[in-house]
Amino acid sequence: MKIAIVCYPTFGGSGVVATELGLELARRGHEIHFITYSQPVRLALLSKNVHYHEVNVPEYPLFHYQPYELALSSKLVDMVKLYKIELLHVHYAIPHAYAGYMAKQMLKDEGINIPMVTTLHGTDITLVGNHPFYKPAVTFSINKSDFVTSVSQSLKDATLELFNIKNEIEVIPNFIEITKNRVESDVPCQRSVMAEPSERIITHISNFRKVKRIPDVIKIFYNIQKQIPAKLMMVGDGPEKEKAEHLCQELGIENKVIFFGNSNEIDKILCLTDLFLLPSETESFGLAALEAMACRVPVISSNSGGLAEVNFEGVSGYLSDVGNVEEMAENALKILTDDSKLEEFKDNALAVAKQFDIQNILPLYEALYQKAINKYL
Ligand code: GMT
Repeated sequence: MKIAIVCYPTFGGSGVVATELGLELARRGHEIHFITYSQPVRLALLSKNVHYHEVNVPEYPLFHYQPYELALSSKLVDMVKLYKIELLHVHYAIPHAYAGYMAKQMLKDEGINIPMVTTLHGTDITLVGNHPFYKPAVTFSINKSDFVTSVSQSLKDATLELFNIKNEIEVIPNFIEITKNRVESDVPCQRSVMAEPSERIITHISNFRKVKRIPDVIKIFYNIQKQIPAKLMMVGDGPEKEKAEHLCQELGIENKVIFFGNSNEIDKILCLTDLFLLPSETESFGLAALEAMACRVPVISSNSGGLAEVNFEGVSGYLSDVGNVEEMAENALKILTDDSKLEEFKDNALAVAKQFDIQNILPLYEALYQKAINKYL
């Protein structure tokens, strides 16, 4: 199949999912065209069957806001015609589903009927999409998609509750490529670079937005390090990072917390990690938790959104109510103070992650694409 994938190219779950999906589809022989405003961070351009087309939005003094949707839909029209693309798969409803629908209409005018699959990722429904300024356009573009998927049952439920949706929504969970992870690699982890042998290593990875509750991450760690020797690795960048650095100083733990910024070496970091923290306000899925689990790292998370569909209570980690940092720290200590328990949770984390192996999930997308293409034959 010839498939155009539209996504955000930046660090963040939806872009990562879209990129990994495209790369695996390409390995399976499909021709994949990534169409976005810059090269997706995890995209290796030298892969066979992978193309990348940049969307340019020329500056003009009249524009207060650059008309990205217009440029994206025009680019989609051009690329579909040039490469004879058979299907559009847009990740994150805003504005991709809207731009995709416009492209479909323009192509229809020229006698080309192309199906569009829209994948809902989370904030496009909950935090952003639900805003009254966007809601009519988001509802419209979900209803006008040929097929709609959501990354968890919880996100599907939220979509049906918040929007007037007439379309079916199929749940296709996010996935992970297990074999790629360092847990099965021959290269040993460089644990001693980060911590003393007696110290436990705790990690948080995110885009440091408010929804991630970064102060909770620091407070959980603060409670942990009062009981046991430990280090915290904070990976990623975003609006809450500076405040987090100040909070560490206020609490006097700045020498135990390392801020890395964005990294392309997530597996290497997770390889050193004993426990992952994800106390988010809401999380449609929690890809970062799954990435941790695939590297044998148990997870302490909140129980909001789709997190319980990924992190299994008492198996791969523990879940608590949003903001209950005391319980999260207690649960972390239950795992971290007992070597055999830690090993058991590590094994469980990997076992649960294996249920989300890309090899199990990808056929669901392939089947959906085939159904979408058949719709217009
Ligand atoms: O978490 C973010 O703020 C980024 C966002 C994105 O679109 O990149 O993540 C969302 O999509 C991910 C991939 O499907 C999910 O794993 C995240 O849970 C989801 N984030 C939220 O729902 C807050």
